[in-house]
Amino acid sequence: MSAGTAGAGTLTRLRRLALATLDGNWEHDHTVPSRTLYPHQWSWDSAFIAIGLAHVRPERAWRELDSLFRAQWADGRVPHIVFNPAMRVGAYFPGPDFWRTEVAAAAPAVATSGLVQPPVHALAAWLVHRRDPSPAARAALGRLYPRLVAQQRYLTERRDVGGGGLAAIVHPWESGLDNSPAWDAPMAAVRAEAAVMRAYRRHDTAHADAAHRPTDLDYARYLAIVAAYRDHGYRDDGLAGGHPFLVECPLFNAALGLAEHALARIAAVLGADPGPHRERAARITEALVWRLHDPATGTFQPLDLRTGRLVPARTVLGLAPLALPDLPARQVDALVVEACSARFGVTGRMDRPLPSYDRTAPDFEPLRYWRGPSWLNMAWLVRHGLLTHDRPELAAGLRRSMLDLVARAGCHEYFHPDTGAGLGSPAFGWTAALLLDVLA
Ligand code: 9WN
Repeated sequence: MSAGTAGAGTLTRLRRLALATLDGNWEHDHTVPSRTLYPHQWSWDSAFIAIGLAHVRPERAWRELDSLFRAQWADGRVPHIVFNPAMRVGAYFPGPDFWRTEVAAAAPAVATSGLVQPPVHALAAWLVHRRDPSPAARAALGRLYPRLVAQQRYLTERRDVGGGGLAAIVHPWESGLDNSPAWDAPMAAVRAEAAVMRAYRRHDTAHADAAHRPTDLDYARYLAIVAAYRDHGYRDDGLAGGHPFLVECPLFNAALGLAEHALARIAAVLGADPGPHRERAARITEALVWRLHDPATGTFQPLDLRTGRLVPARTVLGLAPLALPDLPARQVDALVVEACSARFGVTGRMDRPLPSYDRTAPDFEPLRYWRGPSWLNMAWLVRHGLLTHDRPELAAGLRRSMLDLVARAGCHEYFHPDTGAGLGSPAFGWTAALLLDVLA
């Protein structure tokens, strides 16, 4: 029997496991994604984690978001890592000594990275509030609202490098899907050599199999891109002139649009005007369709701003716009076809989980991070889209597959896309949190 159709006993066991994982990763005012691999606070992890915490520890859900936004930069950017000063130096690479955010006037006093991640926080705040509409929650929402608005303003004004109404990412880490095949073409143009990594000590490969992680050449390029941005003072003006990596990502921009939809609802609760948020949401969806939709395939593809070309790799990033409630029916239908194709295999009865990359592609790698393995946050987002567009059977198929993965392997970071074996960190925050959300 699969966990998706399991009895109350199995579901209770899963709930306990997820809660124990979140409690084990709680660190005074935030949840670490993993005690070993990622011992600080990560931006989009905190949003997913808050969505799960809302079901079991609502007060912590608000603290999670609040602590992240306390590290928000003066220009509105929400950093992708907030470093815990109590953690030993070298617990994660690259650490504060590499980021050196003090070069930027807008950086906060606490140590952070200078990059961002997909802005799923307004959606998280809305979902947490929906679970916990107490007066304390309303007050927490009221405190977050202006910060969420500032985050959107940063992304829509300073990051619209392409000038078409979408936000550009300046590093693959900003996509959240670091070594996705989507970034192979834009990364190939970044000058770096794997040998550079001899000068550094990677921390990740001490805790995870190197064959499952990005390569040394990937890391050398990651560092070269950070160095270019840092040496530019983490400023966003003039990026089009020479920054080595500039891409409009469908997932990142779907999150940007979803955030405006969520902000419209939050504004209505707080007695503010939801109108401008609705207008901005509509403009983002329109820009996504106009700029990132490939009519030849019916899918959404990243746009490499350095070449002006859409990236051809069919990755799970391209399914994310399905979560937009105002996506036109033609694109919704095409994305459902893509999700259900042999590439991604979504059905009402899934025998294998959703992969992060086209499983029919010759360079599909079932073990390497975002180049094939299954991740619960992607399944959660696609399921969210299927529910939004009234495909309950497919959404139920994804839900069952999420439950099965954790029932068999535990709260792993990611999973083998054929066997479901657990990979990466064995006690991963968003896996536990999003499991709690789909169990509710
Ligand atoms: C770099 C924390 C983060 C996630 C990302 C995931 C991974 C970091 C890394 O871990 O990235 O930001 O060191 O590999 O790709 O999505 O937020 O869980």
